[in-house]
Amino acid sequence: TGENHTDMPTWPQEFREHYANEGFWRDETFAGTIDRLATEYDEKTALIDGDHRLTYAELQQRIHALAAGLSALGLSRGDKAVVQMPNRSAFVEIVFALMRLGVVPVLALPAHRHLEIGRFLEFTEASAFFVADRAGGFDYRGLARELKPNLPSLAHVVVDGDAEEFLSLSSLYRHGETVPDAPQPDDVAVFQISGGTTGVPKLIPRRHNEYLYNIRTAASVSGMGAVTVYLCALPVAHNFPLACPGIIGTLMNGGTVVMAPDPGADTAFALMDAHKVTISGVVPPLALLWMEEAEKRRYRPRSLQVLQVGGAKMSAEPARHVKPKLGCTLQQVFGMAEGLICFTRLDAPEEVIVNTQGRPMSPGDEIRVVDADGNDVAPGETGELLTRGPYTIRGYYRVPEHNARAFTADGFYRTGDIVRLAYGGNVVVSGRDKDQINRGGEKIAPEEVENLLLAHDDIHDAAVVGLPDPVLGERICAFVISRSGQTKTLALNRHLRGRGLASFKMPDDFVFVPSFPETGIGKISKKELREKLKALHLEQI
Ligand code: J2J
Repeated sequence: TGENHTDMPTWPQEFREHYANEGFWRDETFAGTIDRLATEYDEKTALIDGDHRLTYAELQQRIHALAAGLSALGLSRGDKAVVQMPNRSAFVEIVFALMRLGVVPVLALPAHRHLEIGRFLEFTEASAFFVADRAGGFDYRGLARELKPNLPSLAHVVVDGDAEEFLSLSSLYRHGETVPDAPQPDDVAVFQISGGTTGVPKLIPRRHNEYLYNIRTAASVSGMGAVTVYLCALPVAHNFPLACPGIIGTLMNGGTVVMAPDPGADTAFALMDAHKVTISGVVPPLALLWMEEAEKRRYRPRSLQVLQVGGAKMSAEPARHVKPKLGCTLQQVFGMAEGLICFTRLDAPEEVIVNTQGRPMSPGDEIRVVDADGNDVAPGETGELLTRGPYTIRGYYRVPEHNARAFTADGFYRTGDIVRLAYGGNVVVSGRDKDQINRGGEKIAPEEVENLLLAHDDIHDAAVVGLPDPVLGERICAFVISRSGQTKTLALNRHLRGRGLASFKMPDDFVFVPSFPETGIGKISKKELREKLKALHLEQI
């Protein structure tokens, strides 16, 4: 499809053969998978979204009908489409219909705004943009309206709901028509979006073969089967609720997916009871909220067997309380959209479940813990985690210079996570050596926010840091030097919003300072500066 190795580095031939010989890669695609599932599970309920229910057969028919409509629009293999949808069944239909045609969905989050969405559309030269009319109090048609005139390759805006001047999703289904499945097992199936450590988020190419292997393995380690009922409480586009094992893992086992329109305790508990939910995946702040609310209401989610918690570190103290408060098994998940996923096993001893972030899910995963020089540390010592394996990418999309830094010469991904191996090979995450803030599982690159602040006329300098937060883990703090001394928080919030920054990247606090700390020896790195400001600030409070 016109991609070359510099655009998208991939596995060398000997690794491909190895992964195929081991039975990891099975020469399959998402297109074939949905057909197989429809045959196998037919009248079983696949998806529940409010009052709307779809069986496996209906889901497949709708995916075929939508793929036919999208094909009639002219979308075809190798094209890209940005999908920005809330947790609705339409998300599943759109993504699978695109994958059937070999059109690659870029999985944007509902919280992204025109800055991020504009970049995704432009960078991938996407020919289509899929949105909901309104969700979470935001009108996505307005976003499309603002962006479309400047994007010559964007031919179609498709809206789920009231489409106004755009194409309505419901008008595109051509029932009774089927389209042949177009993708090859090695084609890119979806683009995930990286947390990012630089000014611009990177696109993560996930291919049919390896992503299906990822999902199948994650589902198996999570004990999924035909009786599984998965509550999708996190934004569905994230790798964790989508594929680790998430909604696709559930579907691949004939289970039922329940879409939660929001992750609050009222909604989640009601859906758990109504549909006898057996498993869900959440970030630590949400786990804390559910535990607190369950205790307050003297409520127990009676059907819930497993609560997966990942995206950010869950400390041992709250981890210990999951079972007593929610009555289910905690499964810690340490994963990344680039690939590697670690899970605590469901039958692991309590001390492993509570104190560790689990171990790699696949026997094909290779992990190394290295010091600053790239040498392996002694067993049990702390260092940076490097990884390589049958579902860990070998490079991001079209960023060769960045790839040269983010991967070792022999193909290991530098996670930037500081870990040690303990309790028989389980990973304990103790920190991070990357320019990133982890705000309750959402990742923010300080540099991206700083660049936007610096674009404000009155801002002389800016440094964005993560400060410890009891619920979020970290919150975003921006230290700024105002030239006039007049600029206030309100104006900066308005400035950032005006630039189209995603809501979760907006600083929680602004601290106005007259200058940044002196360094002694000339210029110091942004990173050192951030550490200094953070230390000074923490001393003061
Ligand atoms: C500490 N840090 C963690 C954990 C992720 C499953 C679960 C999570 C993600 C995800 C994912 C952590 N403890 N338990 O894709 O499939 C931090 C690390 C990691 C980064 C990856 C999945 N779980 N992290 O969070 O691509 O720093 O994926 O490198 O968003 O989140 O972020 P992301």
